[in-house]
Order: sequence, then C-alpha cells, then structure tokens
Amino acid sequence: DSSNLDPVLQYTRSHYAAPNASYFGTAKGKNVIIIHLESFQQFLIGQKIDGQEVTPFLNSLIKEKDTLSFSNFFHQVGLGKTSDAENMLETSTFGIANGSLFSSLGTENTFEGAPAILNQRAGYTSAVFHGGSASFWNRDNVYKSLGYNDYFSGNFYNHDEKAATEYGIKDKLMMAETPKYLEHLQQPFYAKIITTSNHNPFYITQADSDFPDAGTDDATINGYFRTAHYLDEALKEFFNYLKASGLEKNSLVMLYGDHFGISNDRNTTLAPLLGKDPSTWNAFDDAQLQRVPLIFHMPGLKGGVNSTYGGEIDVLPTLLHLLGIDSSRYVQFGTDLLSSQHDSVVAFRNHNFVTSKYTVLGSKVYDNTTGKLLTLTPALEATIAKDQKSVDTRLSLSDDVANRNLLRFYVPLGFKPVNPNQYDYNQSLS
Ligand code: GP9
Ligand code: MN
Repeated sequence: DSSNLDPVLQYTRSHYAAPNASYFGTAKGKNVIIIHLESFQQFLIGQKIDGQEVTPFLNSLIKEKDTLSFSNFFHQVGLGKTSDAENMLETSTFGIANGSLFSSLGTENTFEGAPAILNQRAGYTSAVFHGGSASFWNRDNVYKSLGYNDYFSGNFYNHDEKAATEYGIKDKLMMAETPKYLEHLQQPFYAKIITTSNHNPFYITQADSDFPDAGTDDATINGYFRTAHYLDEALKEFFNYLKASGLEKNSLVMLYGDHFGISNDRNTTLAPLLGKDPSTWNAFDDAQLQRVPLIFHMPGLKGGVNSTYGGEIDVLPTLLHLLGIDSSRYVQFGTDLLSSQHDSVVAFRNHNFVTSKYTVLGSKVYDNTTGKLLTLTPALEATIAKDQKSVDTRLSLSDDVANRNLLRFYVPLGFKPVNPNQYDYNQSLS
C-alpha cells in the first residue's frame, strides 16, 4: 500500500543533489537528441587497431570545446540489458533484480518518465527511433507509459534485404532515414535514436566496414572493433546532417553506451589489445571495463572531460538540470553528475559497487589506483560498510517502487499522470 512510499520519499528527498549554478538551465528550451550507442564500452574511445583509430569521430567530438564527456561513467544494467539502460535513463530508477522491468512491469506500472516531465514542465514533444521490431523489450507499451508521443519502430524504415541487422537496420541507413521523421516533430523535442549495428555477434561485411580485423582468435572481439567503427562513421554522418540542417544550433545532443559488448569471459583475450597483461587479469579489471561513454554536445556548452564517478541512474537529474528543470520533486535514485552534492558511489545491479577510490566486489575491496586487494583496517571497513548499506538501500527501495508499483500513489507537484491509452504509434506523421 501507499505507506511503502514513505521510506522511498524520505530517501530520495534526502539524497537529492542541488543543481550546479554554472550548468543549470544552460540548455533550456533546446531540443534533446539522445543517441543510444548499442553495446558501446568506453575503452573503444581512443583505442587503435593496426594504428587506426576505432572511433575517430567520437575522439574528435570529445575534444571540441563545447563537448562535455565523462570518463568514469558506468553502466548499471542487469538482465534487462538495453531495456534496463533505457529505464534508468528515462526514470532514474533501477531495473529489477531478476529480469527486464520493461518486459515484466512496463505495461502495468505507473512511470514518471522524462518525456512526460519534459512535456508538462517545458512543452516538449517526444519520439523514439528504433529500426527493429516494435514490441522488442515491450517497448510498444512502455513508451506509452513513459509518455512518448511517437515511436518510429522498424515499421517506419526501409528493410530491404541489404538494410537489416539482427535487431534493426544498419546504423548508417537508420541515421539517413531518421531526419524525414525528426523534421516533422514540433520543437522543442526530446528524441531518442537507438542504434543496433554494434550488437553481438558483431558481424559486418567488408563492404560496410573496411576497418582492420584485430587479429585475436576470438571473432566476437575482432568484429566488435569493426562494428564500432561503422557506428562511429554513422554518427559522423548524422552530425553532418545536424550541422547542415541547422538543428545542431538549437539542440543538446547526448550520447551514451548502454552496456558492455564484450562479456567478462572474453576479457583476457581483449586485454593485450588494451595494453594489459592477461595473466594478472581479475574481477577488478572486469569491473573497470564496465565504463561506457556519456557525452553531451551543444554549441556554447562548457566542455571538457569530467572525471566524476557516476552511472546511468544519474543521467536524468543531470539532464533535467541542464534543461533548467529542478528534479527535487520526483522519485529519482540518481543525482546530478555536475552537482557538488553528487553521490559518486556507483551501484551495480548485483550490489557490487565502485567509488572514486574503491571497487567493492562482494567481500573484496580493491584500490582503484593500484588495482590491488586491500586489507581492511577498522576505519576502511566502516567506510565500505556505510557505502554498501547505501547501495543496498537504494536498490531495495527502487525494487519496492517497481515491484509494488508505488508511483501510482505519488503524484509530484503539478504532475499529470500519464494515460498510456492516449497514444497510438501506428500512424505515420507524414
Ligand atoms: C534491440 C536491442 C538489443 O532493440 O535493443 O537489446 P539488447 O540485446 O542489447 O538488450
Ligand atoms: Mn543493448
């Protein structure tokens, strides 16, 4: 019942981090264009194979003076993979412990998601673009619960024989076909484009990517650099469009990696390519590889590489504050990455966690700088116990919100509950 909400509100209210005045509202009224980089890990940035940059476009984008990127940003997904990442970014609540929240609760639960908040607070329209099957991860229902006005699924894209990937259509074709829909959206809009080419098994033809094979004996790893390179080229083409159309000037573009592409059991094969010794590789190293990109680009944005520790749960309050919308009234488990009050304890879905100093995996505590296991002094033990408790609390309260559908009992100030039935995604705009 609704009394279960009390500890949740107590937690989220006391955990709230006030905006950073030098960023708050700097993107006010801008379109928001989110690019979901499928299976994209941070180590791809700056990485070379045979002397060639895997992601030359992203490497140059993050060096631009009006690009703000994060170097210690982690994915926090569980079994729901892409859908968990989407859930965290849209709601700043965690995915569930044992599956995909989108799939199991996405139709029935009450959401207070980014599209609805932005529409009600700042007049934004919203749309998702994904070249795959509309119902994958139950998106056709969840997007309605989140308040998305439009959902351009695979039905809206050309799918001739040579265009399709396993989960959608090739990123370059996707990026080329999206503008004809994007241009119909009423501004300001909140638009999310979900890429799919860089997905396991990372197969791509020679014609689509002439990037060199990494030469390991693992075809998945070799393919990963080739599909990531292709995605990087697709991004370059899309940014060219944004510039040429003038959209770049009034848009905040946000790019993020949803989760790992290379699973832990392959990391010792990957290690030499990253300049690491496979013989000493361990669980600490696996955890460090869970970094994914988070990049904001907007003309006039105060740029740079920010080393704050954070994760996907923190994106929505960060974004809302950039748009000049205070997040304090919402049930959100993350905190603004740019706030001086930001909580930099990063919870993984399995209750392990990373802080700016330590990586804590079960009962093992590693020093982030040396990668060495630490012997626990009483003082360190107390610090770790406090952080572990905080991680456990936020995950279990978020699980309560999800599993008990608690947001149906909570209407934030001025919030109009979303009626999913008011949306119909079968009609084309044109
Ligand atoms: C399909 C794509 C794949 O739309 O999102 O999902 P994943 O397998 O990464 O969860
Ligand atoms: Mn994914």
